Amino acid sequence: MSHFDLKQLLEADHPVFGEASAINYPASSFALQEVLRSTLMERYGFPADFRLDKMHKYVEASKIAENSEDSGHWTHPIQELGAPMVAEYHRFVGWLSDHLGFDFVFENNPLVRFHIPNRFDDRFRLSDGEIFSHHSDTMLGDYFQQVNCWLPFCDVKETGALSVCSKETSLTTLGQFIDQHEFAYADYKSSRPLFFEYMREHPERLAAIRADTMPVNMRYGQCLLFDPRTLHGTAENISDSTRVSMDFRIIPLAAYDAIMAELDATGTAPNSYDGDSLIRGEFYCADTARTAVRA
Ligand SMILES: O=C(O)CCC(=O)C(=O)O
Ligand SMILES: [Fe+2]
Repeated sequence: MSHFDLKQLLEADHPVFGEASAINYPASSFALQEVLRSTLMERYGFPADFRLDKMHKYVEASKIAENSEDSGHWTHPIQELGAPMVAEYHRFVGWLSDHLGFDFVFENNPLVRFHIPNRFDDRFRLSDGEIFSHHSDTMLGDYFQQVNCWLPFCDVKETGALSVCSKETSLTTLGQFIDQHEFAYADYKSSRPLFFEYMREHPERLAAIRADTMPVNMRYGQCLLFDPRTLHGTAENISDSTRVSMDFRIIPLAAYDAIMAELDATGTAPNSYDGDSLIRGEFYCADTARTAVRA
């Protein structure tokens, strides 16, 4: 099996999961919310009554606009939030590895996103005025063997939540998109902009995705895991709550080693994201989940 043959990749069982599923973790054993809250209070001088889910009420509109990137999110790479936050992340990753029963490679500097109630720019706006930001991270170069992890720092629901499509509709849609463009992996891995165009031009596919997509309401203390082929997107947040979450990517260590071995054997460069190669020590932490917490 090749890790870069689209037909095989579309048909392969994902190493871990079927449909996107939320797992419960013992939130009181971690201080994810508390550390993030106190870090932001210190950094931005927020008052003692500051709440993460009301962040938009504590910051000026101009500051929100200044920091809104990537589908209108205000983001902080976790490393920028300081050592206590990174330590909580590593502890969580260690717990997740025990829970899943295998070691994995994990994203080194994932984004914490503040999804503030706000209008998006028109990059992913359809002619009916709706936003369609659904994608698979594999269209951005992520390896198909990864597991997407989506971790909220407060309760999230409706337009604040992540919108997720069923696996079956996701796979059918990806298959049709790939056929239409006769993609080889080398072109597919940066096809996200083309995917939006494709959906615009195929209203029947768009309707199928919309019919099969739901916001995944979650509470603090849950983490969503999904196959990276699953289409997912951000809605325009029309609620009165800021959604604060972090999404990070993991790859089972055995799958990561197999990908690296194939790249090596074929003399192919690893994929990259934002200038970082998708290898340990760059996009992924040099340590694995089990060595990072025990280091
Ligand atoms: O948090 C979001 O709204 C988008 C996240 C995302 O695309 C991802 O986790 O891959
Ligand atoms: Fe994504």
